[in-house]
Amino acid sequence: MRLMRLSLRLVLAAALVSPGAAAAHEYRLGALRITHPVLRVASPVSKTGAGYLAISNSGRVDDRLIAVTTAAANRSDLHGTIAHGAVMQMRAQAGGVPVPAGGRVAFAPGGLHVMFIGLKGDMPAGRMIPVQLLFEKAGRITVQFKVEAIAAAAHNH
Ligand SMILES: [Cu+2]
Repeated sequence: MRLMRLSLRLVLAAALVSPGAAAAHEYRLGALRITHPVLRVASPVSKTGAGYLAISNSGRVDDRLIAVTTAAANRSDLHGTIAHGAVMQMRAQAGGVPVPAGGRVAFAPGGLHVMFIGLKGDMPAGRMIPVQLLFEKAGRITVQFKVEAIAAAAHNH
């Protein structure tokens, strides 16, 4: 009962800070939970976009996201972001993204992201893009990345 009340309070708190929280979607693959994949584009006709999501691992075995593929783009690469002084630069995430046992990895602006290059067709806000995630241990899952509009300036590439 106490736990239920607590989680309800968390849901309400999340709804207050983020109007999009009610639309959050998530997936399970074994011990992995994949939360709220979004594809942010500067405009509906953008040819590139950045994908964000969170992955948590409630299991006892380390896992690793090793590939992301989609028919909706020519390429989809795992990128990290590193700072060179005041300049942020993205680079390919060699070897994939570790998802340690008991851990949680958040892809977020200014950090890890999926770089979608050569988007095919218009990307209006709300469109759902099927994307396959391949994990070293847990295997493969298809998730839907929800398209969101951003101001072009917010994406520092
Ligand atoms: Cu990038």
